[in-house]
Amino acid sequence: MSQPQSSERTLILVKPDGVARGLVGEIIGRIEAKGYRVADLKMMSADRALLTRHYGEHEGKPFFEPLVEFMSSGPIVAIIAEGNRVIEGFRSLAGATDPTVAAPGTIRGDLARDQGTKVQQNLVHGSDSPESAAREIALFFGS
Ligand code: DAT
Ligand code: MG
Repeated sequence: MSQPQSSERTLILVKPDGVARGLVGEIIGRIEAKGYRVADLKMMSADRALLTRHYGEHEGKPFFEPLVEFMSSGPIVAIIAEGNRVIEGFRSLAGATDPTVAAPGTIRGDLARDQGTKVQQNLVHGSDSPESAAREIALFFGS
């Protein structure tokens, strides 16, 4: 019998739009229904310093300031999810960045739409690589 692969972890954020719209349960439900494990979870406020580090790759882009404004506009829920290939798997569950074109069946495709703002209000963040996941989990959970 083959050994199970070692598990992977990712950082998921339910953004302020998701919390404000009461979609925390729906989003966590989709993560769990897919078979991933919620390893840790907290509601928090993200300040500018934390968000600037989190979104460092986007500094200087036209949507950076609106992104930081939006992400600090209300409480968020930070989640560590665990499972084989969870980084790729959650990105797939989340759908494309632009909620207008995100496929139906995905979190963004089913539950979000263009709000006419300078930043895409697309309900969730998910780490995009093992390096990003390790960095982001350390930023949000200090582990
Ligand atoms: P993702 O969140 O799918 O990983 P990203 O890392 O490229 O996307 O961008 C981070 C966030 O910034 C994204 O969730 C929404 C916002 N954003 C990205 N590109 C944008 C654009 N062209 N216009 C407006 N907002 C954008
Ligand atoms: Mg990203």
